[in-house]
Amino acid sequence: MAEFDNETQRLTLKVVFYGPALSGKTTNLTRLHDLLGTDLKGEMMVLETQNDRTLFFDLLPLGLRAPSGLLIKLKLFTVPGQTVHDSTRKAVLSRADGVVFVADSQTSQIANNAESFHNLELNATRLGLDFASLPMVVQFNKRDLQDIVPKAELEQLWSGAPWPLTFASALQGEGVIDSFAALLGQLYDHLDPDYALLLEHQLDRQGFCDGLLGPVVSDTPGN
Ligand SMILES: Nc1nc2c(ncn2[C@@H]2O[C@H](COP(=O)(O)OP(=O)(O)OP(=O)(O)O)[C@@H](O)[C@H]2O)c(=O)[nH]1
Ligand SMILES: [Mg+2]
Repeated sequence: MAEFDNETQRLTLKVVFYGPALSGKTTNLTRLHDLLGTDLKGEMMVLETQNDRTLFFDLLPLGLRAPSGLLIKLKLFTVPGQTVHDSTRKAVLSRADGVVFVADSQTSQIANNAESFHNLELNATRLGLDFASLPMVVQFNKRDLQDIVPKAELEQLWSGAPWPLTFASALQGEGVIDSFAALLGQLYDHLDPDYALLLEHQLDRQGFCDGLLGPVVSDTPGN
């Protein structure tokens, strides 16, 4: 849940990259760190790992100054995907304003994706987050691999769901910005009624997204 400090005119938001073990959450964050041209971009913090597996979380802080002077701080977190770290996952998800669910496109990972999505819904409910209205994007990552579920099949499977589907190869830096941009648009729509971003802070949807993305370095390989 967004934190607003009236005295310092600061709005702090939290976005969580959730998903099964090894789906590419940390890689998404690393690529965002490399590709985003945001003015207010902090260093990426990798808190603790064991053989490159997240044990606690990764963090990438971003920021944007609205025309009114309001400072919007966005903290991007990843959860540890391994099943055993559920209490940490729940703690990281706490008070999230938005989620990027990073699924693994490989056919071998269908059950793990489903289990992790169910775990997200369960933890969100336990934490009192309104899962139905939570801004969210579902990203199918690892599109560069061979044995993956076809795009048309995934689109059909998810056609009844309210969340946008995106396709990515985080390893190659493809689709990572698109997924994040889709989340930012939803986040703005969710926050504007409560924080009068347009009326009081002269910040429209485009300005919010452009400000947090910055001049993107490149989202396509080879450029
Ligand atoms: N081929 C391919 N490999 C990827 C892609 N994204 C990530 N990987 C690889 O998948 C492995 C796991 O990536 P991470 O980003 O560490 O995965 P994670 O979701 O953070 O994993 P946990 O921290 O254990 O939950 C690494 O070897 C990555 O290089 C992708 O788009 N394509
Ligand atoms: Mg990780």
